Amino acid sequence: MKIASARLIVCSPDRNFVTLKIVTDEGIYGLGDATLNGRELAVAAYLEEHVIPCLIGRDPFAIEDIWQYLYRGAYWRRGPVTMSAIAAVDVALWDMKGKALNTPVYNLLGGKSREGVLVYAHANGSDVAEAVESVQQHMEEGYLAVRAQAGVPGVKSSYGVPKSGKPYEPAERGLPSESLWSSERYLNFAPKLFERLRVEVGEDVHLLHDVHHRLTPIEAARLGKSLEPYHLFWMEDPTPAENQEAFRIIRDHTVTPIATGEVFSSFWDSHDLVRNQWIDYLRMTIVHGGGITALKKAADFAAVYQVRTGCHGATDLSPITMAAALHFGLAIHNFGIQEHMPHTVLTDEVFPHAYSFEAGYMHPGDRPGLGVDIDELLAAKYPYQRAYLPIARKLDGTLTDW
Ligand code: KDG
Ligand code: MG
Repeated sequence: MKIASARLIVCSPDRNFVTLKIVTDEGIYGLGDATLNGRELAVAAYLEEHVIPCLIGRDPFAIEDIWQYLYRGAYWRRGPVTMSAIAAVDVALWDMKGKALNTPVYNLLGGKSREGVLVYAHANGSDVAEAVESVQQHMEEGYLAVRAQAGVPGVKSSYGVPKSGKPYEPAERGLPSESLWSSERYLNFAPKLFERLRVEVGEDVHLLHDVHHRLTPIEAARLGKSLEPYHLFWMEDPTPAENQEAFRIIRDHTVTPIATGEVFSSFWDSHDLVRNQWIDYLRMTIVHGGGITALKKAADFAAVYQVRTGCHGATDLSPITMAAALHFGLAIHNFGIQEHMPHTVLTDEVFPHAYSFEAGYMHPGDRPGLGVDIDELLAAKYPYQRAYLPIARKLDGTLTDW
């Protein structure tokens, strides 16, 4: 079997997605997600101009070799654009191989290690009372783990809280919007949110929280310490991770579990964090981290240090990445938890899929491959629209991490 053709489908059914379709000379096809939020067309051009021409005629079963060809063969390594493009090819090939062998991708990854994939949902509110209500609502829907975010008093548009009553979706059409941030106000507020949550929702539900890279290491240490009585499942992205050693400072001060990795594009972004056991959960995404092939290696390395996975699963990862994460999470031994931020009805219509949710767990389904398809006619009705993530400034106007 040979790769006969490959092409891109760029669409915007409520938000932008870049999808790679690889077709073999036997007519079997595989789908890969190449979406990089706010930088979609850079990945599309990388694939179109530099990757697709190199794929034609190759053996689609040689996934490892094609991965190495695109990674080492480019000479220029790493970075989210490159790695998302490689991931799209890699995931499409795993999907295609599963279809060709008539088995779900989780069987190609070693088979099931569990019956379901524990997921966490997003709860949010403009204030504590609304956030409590939102957590309770998700618990009623069956979630066993819930991420809680609430509007910080005196802070305009806090991370994770929608501006209107709509479900939270950070990317906005047009140029980037600006929000204001105060770490001081947030640090005083966050423990109060979780104190109230534990009183209202009890001890059993897993509570998670995303700091979204906004604190310095010592501020994050203070936050982790102040949240200890409320035993969070994790404190996510407490500080930016370019300097991996920053996490040592947090670790030295608190036993609140730490998760990071959603912006990582390479195993090497996590190397020191994992081998020094400065984190508990590695949140790398299949699409931005170089695909299933790359994530499997990062997860196996993490397993040696008892670090578990917690793959990013926001709406900017298409249903193809969601399915890939579910197959991956079902198969690997050191799975921790999977983020589940449901897509809109329209997105789900464009990407019909076999995965499902029940009583706190998701399952990828048992269809051959990933179990996701794309309705290309419907996708064509929703062309790409420029959209960006917001940016954040401190109260004095200094640009800070959003
Ligand atoms: O594109 C950026 C989003 O995926 C990110 O802001 C979501 O932090 C996020 C999360 O944990 O889902
Ligand atoms: Mg996050």
